Amino acid sequence: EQQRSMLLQSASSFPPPKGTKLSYGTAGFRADASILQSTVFRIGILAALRSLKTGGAVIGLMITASHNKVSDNGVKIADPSGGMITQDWEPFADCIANAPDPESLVQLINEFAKKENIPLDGAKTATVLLGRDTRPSGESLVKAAKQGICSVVGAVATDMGIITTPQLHWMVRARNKGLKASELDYFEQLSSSFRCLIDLIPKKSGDNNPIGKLIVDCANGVGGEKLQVLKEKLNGLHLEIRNSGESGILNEGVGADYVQKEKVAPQGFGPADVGIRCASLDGDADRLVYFTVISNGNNKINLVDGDKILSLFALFIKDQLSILSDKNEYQPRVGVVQTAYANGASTKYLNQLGLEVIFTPTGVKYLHGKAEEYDIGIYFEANGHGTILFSEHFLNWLEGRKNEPSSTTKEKQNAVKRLWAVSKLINQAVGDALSGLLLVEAILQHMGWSVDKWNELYHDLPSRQLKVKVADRSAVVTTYAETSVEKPPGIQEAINAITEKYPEGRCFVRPSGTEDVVRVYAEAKTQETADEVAASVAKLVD
Ligand code: NG1
Ligand code: ZN
Repeated sequence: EQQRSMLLQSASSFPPPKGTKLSYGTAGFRADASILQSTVFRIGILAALRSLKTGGAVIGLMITASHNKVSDNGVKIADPSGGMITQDWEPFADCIANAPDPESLVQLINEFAKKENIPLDGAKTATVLLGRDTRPSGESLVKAAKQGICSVVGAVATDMGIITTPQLHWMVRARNKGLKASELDYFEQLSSSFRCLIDLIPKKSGDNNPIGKLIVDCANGVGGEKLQVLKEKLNGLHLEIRNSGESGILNEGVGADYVQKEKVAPQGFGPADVGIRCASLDGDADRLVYFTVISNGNNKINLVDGDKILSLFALFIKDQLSILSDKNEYQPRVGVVQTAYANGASTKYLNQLGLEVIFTPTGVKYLHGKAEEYDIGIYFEANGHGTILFSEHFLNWLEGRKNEPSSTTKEKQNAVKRLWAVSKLINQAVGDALSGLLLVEAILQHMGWSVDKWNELYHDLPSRQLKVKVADRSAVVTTYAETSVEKPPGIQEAINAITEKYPEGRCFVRPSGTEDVVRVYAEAKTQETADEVAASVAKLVD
């Protein structure tokens, strides 16, 4: 009864917006920040319930709209593992977000709690960690989330302040594993494992950092401030931070999404940067792409996207494993996970390396889930979101080898140490631009490779992405990891008829999970033909 009146009372301060139906998409709820108060309040309740359901484990609640415009915001939940909340709970999230009044909200909560056996008697404590990106609307949304959390009896909210999305996921995971989990611990772990990888680089004569400086575009978001901390901890890291948010607007003409989709240099980069290794983070620092500015091109770039980061990581891991491999011994299973957006040339390259490549639909939850099935699962979206997952089994095996007597060669011991350091450096909870950036930098230094050398691993097929505003994006239904349209009927046949006409033509359409659009992706032998395919297919769904 106490619970019921607490919920009713607080819910009455958060009326839902009229005339909008919200849904928990690829990356949680996202919308114009002005209509999100009630949704965030309700998702606060959900987070507390999730903690109770999981025996009092720590749950994460992140307020961010990532690469979207500054006036947008969003909310998503991290499960005890640090990954995205289990998909079974998404329908409940949709239901409560759209409940018309406090009475129906409380009724939905009670029914769900009963069905899921969630104890609402206050006997158990629920813990929710809160984080937000730099959006001005974040502060009041965090308040709304706290009120939601605290209207569940026995629930406690801990505000971690302004942090990157991956930092929050990392902290949730660490807390539930009983490991050190503060922001300082995060920075310590990243910087010490990075240093470890650098120390293990086979000594060559001359320069100890042959690859020169890196310039990082931080999308005018939270990444700038955090990267500055890492930079201070790592005096071996020669980097320059730009677009850290002091003057420019979040994600406006800057950031990984802009650079990857528009294939141009972000604001603040120009002819003076030609040839230098550059990187872009997105607004909440969970995406990373690299690029170089091309001379004489009006802001044109050579893009080094998520697929190429994936390829670099896969190559390095494979090299280290082959140093270790003994016949008849345990062979770890390595899986590489991509989506239909992966450039066809990258898939071909990875196959040629002899790696197993698997496709899932767009969305971190699918890629991450697939990667978890392997001893080493490497996943990336072309847009730069991805990470490497190591199974407990593999890490135990590695640990055993670490303690092995000196019968193994020095080089084998080093390979073990390197893989161990990678597992500490790379965020095991979710894709993380900061840890990804440090791993790229460490590998490039290890190989002694310039960004151009890296980019030469394979040549991207020209591609084009378009988005089409439609009345109802849910009218488009896809299958086979989004590579084929099921509904409306006839569309897929029409797409096939178009792509068949073009050498190396490939195209697919899918409803976005984060915006009110249908996305079109096309690939072909030349940029002109890729553009043509995309434009013709866009007309089909318009
Ligand atoms: P949607 O809007 O579902 O395409 C976008 C990205 C995803 C993922 C999510 C979450 C593209 C084409 N899609 O999803 O890869 O990153 O946002 O942020 O980049
Ligand atoms: Zn993001």
